[in-house]
Amino acid sequence: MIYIVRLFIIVLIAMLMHGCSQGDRASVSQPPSQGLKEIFQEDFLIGAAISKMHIEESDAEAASVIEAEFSSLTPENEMKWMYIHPGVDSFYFDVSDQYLALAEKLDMHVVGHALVWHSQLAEWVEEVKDSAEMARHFEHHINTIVSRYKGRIDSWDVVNEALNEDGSLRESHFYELMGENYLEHAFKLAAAADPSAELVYNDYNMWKPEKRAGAIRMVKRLQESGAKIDAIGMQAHWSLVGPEIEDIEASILAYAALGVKVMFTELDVTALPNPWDLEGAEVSQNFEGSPYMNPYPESLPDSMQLKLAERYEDIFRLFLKHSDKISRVTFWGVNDGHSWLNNWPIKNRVNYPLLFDRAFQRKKAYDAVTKLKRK
Ligand code: 9MR
Repeated sequence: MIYIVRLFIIVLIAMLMHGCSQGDRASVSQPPSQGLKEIFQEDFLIGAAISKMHIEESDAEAASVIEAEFSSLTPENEMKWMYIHPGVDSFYFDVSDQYLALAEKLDMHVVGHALVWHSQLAEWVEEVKDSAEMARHFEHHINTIVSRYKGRIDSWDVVNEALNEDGSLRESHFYELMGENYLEHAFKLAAAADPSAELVYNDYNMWKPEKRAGAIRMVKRLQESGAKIDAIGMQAHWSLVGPEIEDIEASILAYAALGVKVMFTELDVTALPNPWDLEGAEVSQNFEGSPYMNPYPESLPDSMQLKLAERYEDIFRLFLKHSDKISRVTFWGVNDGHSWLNNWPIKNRVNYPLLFDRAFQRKKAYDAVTKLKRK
């Protein structure tokens, strides 16, 4: 009898231990109970740029990560002029309507990107040579799109990349035909079409002292003209080594001092070599590839994952320090496979710039940024 009781106790203990270890294993592989949007809820919105495939919800894994992790969406391409206004009098709203429907279904903060940009313009716009005619198309463009989504787009990137690196104004098609006033005009038209939308000036390399000075001049001119500008979007296409945290911080402080919000609208960190020291996101810069320039075609080595994690940690430490001035941090893509950085400035490389890998696994960088909130 004693033998049977002993045996029973041993079997019971073994079963309990087995159960525990199963539980431990399960809890390790289970997703965290909170996504990024909850973890940073008190600090800022956490967004992702999504492409047509995400808008159509054709990838179930992507759809569930988007829903669980993010509180804000930006359409990566679908609202750009060439897609949404392809002919003089023709607008194409099918995908942007779908984008709005998805964002509303998921109860997201909704960003519109981008009303006025020199790049990804429809060809017919480049052919307009008359100032008055350009002004008419410009007004028609902004009025039609902003009014269509009135009360539904929370935040509009009204003007994108209007500054040169030295802080002067880019001589875009709009600038050449309409003069510097096109900026003020764009913000005033957008405000009139949807008074409740937040209006943003968005650009890359906004940490650079000369560009920062130009942006400050531009915002002050807009404010003096009576135009409403609510925020500066710092795109944040960065690398493992630059920009310096101090430069980013100086820009956060300088823009906030203008009375506008600061947002990081297109965050990614390239893990690949950049021998030309390119900075920013000038999409017309393209170079030949080579194996040397694509060193991690299969996977990112642990040592590099760690560097990426440390860089993201430094960046988020800064964001948290200034969370009173920062209203949104948006990643430019959902997982590494979606990133435009697999094709810029060299086509067909394998890059690793985001917090989720190609299989939607959370990377060390994800743990590094969320750890800042768990301390
Ligand atoms: O990520 C976008 C990529 O898919 C497009 O091919 C590219 C074309 O211009 O635009 C990319 O997004 C840009 C954004 O709209 C504005 N800032 C720079 C981004 C990266 O180029």
